[in-house]
Amino acid sequence: MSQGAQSIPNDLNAFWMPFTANRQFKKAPRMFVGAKDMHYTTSDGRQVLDGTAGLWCVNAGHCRPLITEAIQKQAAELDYAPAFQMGHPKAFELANRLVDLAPEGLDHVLYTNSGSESVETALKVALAYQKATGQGSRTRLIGRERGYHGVNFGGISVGGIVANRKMFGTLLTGVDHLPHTHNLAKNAFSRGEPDHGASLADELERIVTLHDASTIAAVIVEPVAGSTGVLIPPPGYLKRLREICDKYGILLIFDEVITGFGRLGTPFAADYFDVTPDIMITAKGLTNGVIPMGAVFVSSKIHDAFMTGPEHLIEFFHGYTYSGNPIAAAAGLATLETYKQEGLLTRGAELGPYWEDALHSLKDAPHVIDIRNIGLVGAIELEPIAGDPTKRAFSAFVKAYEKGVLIRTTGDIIALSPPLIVKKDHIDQIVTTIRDVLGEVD
Ligand code: PXG
Repeated sequence: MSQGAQSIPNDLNAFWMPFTANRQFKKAPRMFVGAKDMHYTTSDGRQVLDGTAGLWCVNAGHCRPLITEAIQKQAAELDYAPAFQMGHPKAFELANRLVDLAPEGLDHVLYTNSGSESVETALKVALAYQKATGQGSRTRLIGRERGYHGVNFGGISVGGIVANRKMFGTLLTGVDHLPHTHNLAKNAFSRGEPDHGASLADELERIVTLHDASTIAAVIVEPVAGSTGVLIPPPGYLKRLREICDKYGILLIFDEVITGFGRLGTPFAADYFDVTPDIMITAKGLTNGVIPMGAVFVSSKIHDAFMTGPEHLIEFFHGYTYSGNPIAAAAGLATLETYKQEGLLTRGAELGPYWEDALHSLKDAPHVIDIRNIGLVGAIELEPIAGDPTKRAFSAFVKAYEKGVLIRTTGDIIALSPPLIVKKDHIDQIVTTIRDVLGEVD
């Protein structure tokens, strides 16, 4: 039992931890007990620099006063309001602020409590829209290899990560996948968008030819794939997907759970790549990771297609007990205010060149086979140990943690995404630590 905030609980068995090597972790736990701005405090009293914004979500840094105060105040004022057939002002205020920030044309917001729920919501909106507009034969969903769209059934079906799919039966039917765009042979050590691979978007034409456009509801992609190791699209790739979707009446969904809220140096990846989807999925940075909340942005065309029929009837049979929860909405408003006051949604563009040079200085470090970057995201791909994939990167993760820097690893790729308040000396510390660590791992 815990004996206070600073102590480690002596029985770790009950909590079956998510996406964690439970037995290994519980033999040598890594515990955070506090956080401020760019740093975590560990249970043994050390400061650890956050190179990953938590899990890509703490974009404004930790324990930011506006957000903390807004949550405290809201909890004391209106803790919960029913989400169905009732409202409260902050949910509407936040939706207005969000659509003001979003790319032109994405004028409506549905709330969720996570990225995974945002994905399911988006897929359901897409299918229901096709049905509502008399195109009920459009039931297929097209995802992409190496895509991550959360862990629920729709998301793993359109996602492209075998380990997340193979244990769970047949998943959604009628799903197909585009090829991913990662190409080490041609694009290794690219800075920003890699040169080769834009024509992979034309694979959508092939899929349309195979199934016929009249059966396809939507295409879903992460503009930059995050979880599978920061896979950056070649120039023109996303524009081409947009063109093909328009040509065949297919909805385009961007999953911006990671890229949303400033990660690329623009508010959304849609801004960065100048491609507007029909539906945009967000979560994480919406509330700075502090309170679970997601938002799915949809175009007026989609929204308005549901606003027909008798006005006393529910237009869309979907929603959650906590959709637009007052405390989450208050956290979202304070988060947007923090981003605005500190210019954080474009800070990645200012710091991007420094970040890029710092990361690419690791080109000659041991085991490095690729480095890629965009905005304030980066990845360092390591040569896997023969016959023992992921082991080298995981050792690097543990060693970096011991040396005071939190990094993320996925497969044999180190993924970096610091809070957007990161300073140059933090970037230097991240890079120096990774160089040291790579010199030490097998
Ligand atoms: N879509 C994308 C693009 C994501 O990155 C989700 C959906 C699901 O969000 P929730 O809130 O349900 O977890 C995500 C989540 C990692 C990592 O280290 C990435 C995520 C979550 C945890 C770890 O790559 N992405």
